[in-house]
Amino acid sequence: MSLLFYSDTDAPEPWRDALALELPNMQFRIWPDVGEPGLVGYALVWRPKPGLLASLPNLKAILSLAAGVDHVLLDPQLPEGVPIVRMVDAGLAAQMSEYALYGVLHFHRSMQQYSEQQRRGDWRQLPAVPAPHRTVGVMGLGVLGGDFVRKLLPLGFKVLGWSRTPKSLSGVTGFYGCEGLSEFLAQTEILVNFLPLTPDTAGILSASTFARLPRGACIINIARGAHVDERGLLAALDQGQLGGAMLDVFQREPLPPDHPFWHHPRVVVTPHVAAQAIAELMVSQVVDNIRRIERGEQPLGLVDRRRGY
Ligand code: NDP
Ligand code: OXD
Repeated sequence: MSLLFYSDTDAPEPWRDALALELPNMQFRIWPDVGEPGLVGYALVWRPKPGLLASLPNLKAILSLAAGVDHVLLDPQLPEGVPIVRMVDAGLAAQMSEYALYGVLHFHRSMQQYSEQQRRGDWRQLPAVPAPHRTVGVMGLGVLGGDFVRKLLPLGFKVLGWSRTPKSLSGVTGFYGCEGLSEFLAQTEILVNFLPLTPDTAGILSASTFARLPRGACIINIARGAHVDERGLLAALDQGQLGGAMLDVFQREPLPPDHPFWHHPRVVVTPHVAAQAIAELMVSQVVDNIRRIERGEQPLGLVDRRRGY
């Protein structure tokens, strides 16, 4: 049996070396060197080429190299009935929380205004806001959003959370579903997006969402670019409805060189690095899941295709 590795951003070598030690009987194949398609039991993938998975007739599982699986579910020829398995933390939570904490502090401590002032040589002290007077709203309270709120709370911020189903997290005021969204947004001064991309969440960061935030609110998007209406975001920034945006993910990646986000004074751009796949921290989860599947057990991180995450 073989495992086929497909990614245009992750290096295959650390995976090949680590899997050779843990699963010596599994052949490691790097796309396009598929070998005999009928021998491929596992596909370890990031943004697989549409149709690739359907060409592997004996696939036992599709293993996402990421926490999100939208990149797999997008494939119009995705084979039915093959389990899709995602990364559950596996080194991503610590990185996502670091990034989001950095973003919250950036906006909370007016770093954007101070860097604009520095460029103008303008020495001016802005009013200080104590953390308990600042409300951070977190969309998505799963593995990654949950880790972030646990790390944010000790800093003293008021923390709101929004999820699909009710959640009870100590210290977090919870909202859920469409019915809870407006009240959540109305109080959120710094919005952090940790949602999976699904048909229900696509475009959720829209002009109408921005209009429901308090004037001058800031957003941090570390989930998926397709959550954002990019024109609506630019308009909200230019009208002052939004005070700033820190963006790690985009509708088109790499972000095109002429995209207005690159030079917008109130936008921070990073190249989809809020959390990176570190093979060393992920291999044991992949190995454990392959062993579980081989024993006929359910893998950790099995995706519910109907829900889309
Ligand atoms: P989880 O599945 O653990 O959590 C998802 C959360 O989103 C849950 O709380 C879920 O609600 C909530 N949710 C899903 N659909 C809706 C909806 N329609 N309305 C309201 N809430 C909803 O995912 P993870 O925390 O592991 O990952 C989250 C996402 O982060 C990934 O899908 C990926 O897109 C992104 N990501 C980005 C990275 C980057 O580098 N930029 C790196 C890693 C991940 P409920 O609890 O009720 O089910
Ligand atoms: C993920 C990502 O979903 O890296 O893990 O974007």
